[in-house]
Amino acid sequence: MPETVLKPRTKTQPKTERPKLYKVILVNDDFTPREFVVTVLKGEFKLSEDQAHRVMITAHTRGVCVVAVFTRDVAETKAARATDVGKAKGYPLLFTTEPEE
Ligand code: TYC
Repeated sequence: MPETVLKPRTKTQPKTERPKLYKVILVNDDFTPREFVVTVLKGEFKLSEDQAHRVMITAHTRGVCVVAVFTRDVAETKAARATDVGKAKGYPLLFTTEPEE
């Protein structure tokens, strides 16, 4: 039986690029009630009461706080939805997005 000679593989597999991630950032304001911010964080970002309270207090004292990190589409959709929940109640609550370094 003739021998099968296999050529060594020279092609490398193309690397799968990981999608860039975006931070959702909670911005402090002087009007939105603390408990309402906590409720929005729990409802829109599935944070626990404790996590939501920490994020709210961090934004309250430092001005901003990173809520979570997602792909661009998800981050923008969640930030817009959460901002709209505040707007519907007449609050200036704001969530923005920013690319991760
Ligand atoms: N600063 C608001 C208050 O004292 C509470 C608050 C916290 C509002 C965080 C927005 O992102 C925010 N009622």
